[in-house]
Amino acid sequence: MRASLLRVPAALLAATLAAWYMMSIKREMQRICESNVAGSQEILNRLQKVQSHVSYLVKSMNVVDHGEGQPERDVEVKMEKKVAKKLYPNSALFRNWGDQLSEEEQKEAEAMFQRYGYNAFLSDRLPLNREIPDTRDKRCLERKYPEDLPTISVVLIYLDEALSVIKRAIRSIIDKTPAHLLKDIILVDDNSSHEDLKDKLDAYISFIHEERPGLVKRVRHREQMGLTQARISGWEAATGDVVAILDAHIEVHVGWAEPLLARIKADRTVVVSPVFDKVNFDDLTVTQYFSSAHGFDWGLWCLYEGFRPEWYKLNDESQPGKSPSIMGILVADRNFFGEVGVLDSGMKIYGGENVELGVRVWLCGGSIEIVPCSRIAHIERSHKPYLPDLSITMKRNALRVAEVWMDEYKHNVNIAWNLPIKDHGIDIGDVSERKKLREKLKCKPFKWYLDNVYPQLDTWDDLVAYGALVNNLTADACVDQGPVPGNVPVLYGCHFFSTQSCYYHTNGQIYIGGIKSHKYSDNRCLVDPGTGSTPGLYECKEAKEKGFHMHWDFKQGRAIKNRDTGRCLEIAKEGLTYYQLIIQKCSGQGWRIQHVIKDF
Ligand SMILES: *[C@@H]1O[C@H](CO)[C@@H](O)[C@H](O)[C@H]1NC(C)=O
Ligand SMILES: *[C@@H]1O[C@H](CO)[C@@H](O)[C@H](O)[C@H]1NC(C)=O
Ligand SMILES: [Mn+2]
Repeated sequence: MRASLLRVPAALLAATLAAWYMMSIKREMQRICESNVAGSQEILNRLQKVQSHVSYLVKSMNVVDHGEGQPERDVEVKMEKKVAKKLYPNSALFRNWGDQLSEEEQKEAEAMFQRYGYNAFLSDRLPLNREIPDTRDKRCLERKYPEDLPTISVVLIYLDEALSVIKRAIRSIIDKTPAHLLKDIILVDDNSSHEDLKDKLDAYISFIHEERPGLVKRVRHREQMGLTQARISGWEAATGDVVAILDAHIEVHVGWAEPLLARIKADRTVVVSPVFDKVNFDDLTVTQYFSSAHGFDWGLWCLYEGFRPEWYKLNDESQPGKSPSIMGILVADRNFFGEVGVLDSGMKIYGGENVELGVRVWLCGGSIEIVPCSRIAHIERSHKPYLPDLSITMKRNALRVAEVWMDEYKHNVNIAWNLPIKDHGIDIGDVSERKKLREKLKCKPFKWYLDNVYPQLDTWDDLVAYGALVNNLTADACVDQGPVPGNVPVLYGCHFFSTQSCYYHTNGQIYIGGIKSHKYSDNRCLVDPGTGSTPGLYECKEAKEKGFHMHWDFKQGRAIKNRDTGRCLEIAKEGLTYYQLIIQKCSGQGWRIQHVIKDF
C-alpha cells in the first residue's frame, strides 16, 4: 500500500489508517503487564506448544455442587435449545461460544462480557468447585513434601470482579490447600462499585465461616489505590508464615501450595511464582501453558522468557527454574518480603511494579524462581474494563524503576519509550525512600544483574540516536516501517508510535520500526538494494548474510548516505502534494532524528 499521507490532521489520519496499520498500533497500546502477560503473540505461541484443550460443555458437567443454592438448573436446560440469530457477530465473546443462547441470554452475556472482560454469564452457571485438568508434569505427583511446611496467607486483589469468579477462587483455595497450612484468605477490594460485591459476598463468607471460622478477612479501600498499594495492604493484613498475592480471577490447582512452601522453607530469600495456565475469556476452559521464566523488555513490559541453559540441561520439567523477574502472582516469606521492601508504594495504578520487585529481590540478596509443580488457572481477560490506556502509568512507573535501580543503564528505559534522555517532563514522584532502601540493604549494582541474572537483555551500548526520522523538506512526515509483512519502508504522516521509531547505530546501521530489547531478537535494518529506487528493510542478520548495503553515513541535519553505493535516502514528490521515500543519487537533502544520545 502507498502510504504518504501528508498534511492530514492527526485525527483525520487516524480515521483513514489502513487495517494493517491499526493492527500494529493497537497491539502496541494494548500490551499489558500482569500475571497473564499479553506480551508478544510470537512468544506466547512459542510457549503454547503443549495445549491440552479441554472442552467444558455446561450440560456435560458432572461435578457436585457445593450447595450454595445457585439457580442454574433451568438455564442449563434453556442453553440446549437451538437459536438461529447471532446478535453480536463481531463480539469476541461469541466468536467461538454461545451458539445455543437465546436472544435474551445473548444480550445478558454480552453486557456482562463488556463489564468484566470475560464470560461472567457462563461463570455464574458453572459449579464453584468445577474440575479443571491437572496440568502438572507427572514427576510432580511423585514428590513428597515435609509435613511441617510454613503456613500460608492467600491475598486476592480485585476491582469490580464478577462475584462468582471471586467465590470460585475462594472455593478452590479452600478445597485445594491442606487445611492445616491455610492460615487465612484476605480479600482486598480496591474500591469496587458493584453492589453484589458487598452483601452477597459477605453472605458467601458467612457460609464459608460455618465450615472454617474466621478464615476469610476483608480489606476494603474507600478509594482506588491501584494494584501496588492494594497488594501492600493485603500483605499487611496477612498473618501466615508465607504470603501469596494473587489476582482474584484465578482457580488454584490441586497441590499448588506445597511445592511453593517447600521451596520457601528451604530458602526464605526465594520469591516464587507458580505457572499460570490460561483460562479462556470466552468458554472458561483451561489451556496448559509451558513453564517458562518471566522477563521484561526495556519498556519494562513483562514477557515470557526462556529459563537459563542449566534448567534445560536438567531435562526435568518439574524442577524450579530461576527467573529474572516475576509477573503478577507472587509468593514469598512474609517477613523476608517486608525486609526486602515489599513493593514500591510510589508506583501508580499499574505496571512496572513486578519488574521492580524482580530486580530488587535479585540485587538485594534474594532470588526469583518459577515452580512448575505449582499451577494456577488464570482468566486472561479480553479487555480490561477499567483504565483503557495503561501506557501512561506504565511509562511513569518504568522511569521510576530505572531511576532507582538501573544505574548507567537507566536511559534504555527512555529510549524504549521514545522519550528524551534529559527533561522527559514526566513526574516520577519522590524516589528518595527507595534509594535509601537500596543503600540500607547494600544492594548490588544493576550491571551485576545484567551479567548474572538477565544476560539475554541487550544493553544497547552503541546507539547514538533514536526516534522519528524527518526529512527537512517536510515537517510532518516520518520514515515508517511500512506494511507488515513486507520489506519496504515508507514515508507516512508522523504519529510517533513504534512503527516510526528509528535508531542510528555507531556501526552505521539504521533500524526502522522499533528496537528489540533482547540479544536473541533481530532488528530490521535499512538497506539500499543497489538498483532501482525502492529502499529495503530486512532483519539485520539476513541483510548481513546476503551482503545487502546496510551501512549509512549520517549526521544530524545532513544526508543519509549509503557507505557502499554512495546513494542517499531521500524523498521525492509523487503528484502534487505527496512525498514518497526513495533511494537515489544524492541531491543534498537533510534528515533529523528526534533524540540524540551522544554527538554523532
Ligand atoms: C470509590 O467508590 C465509590 C463508590 O462506588 C465512588 O463514589 C468513589 O468515587 C470511588 N473513589 C475513587 C477514588 O475512585
Ligand atoms: C536540508 O538539509 C541539507 C543538508 O544539510 C541542506 O543543504 C539544505 O539546505 C536543507 N534544506 C532546507 C530546506 O532546510
Ligand atoms: Mn490477571
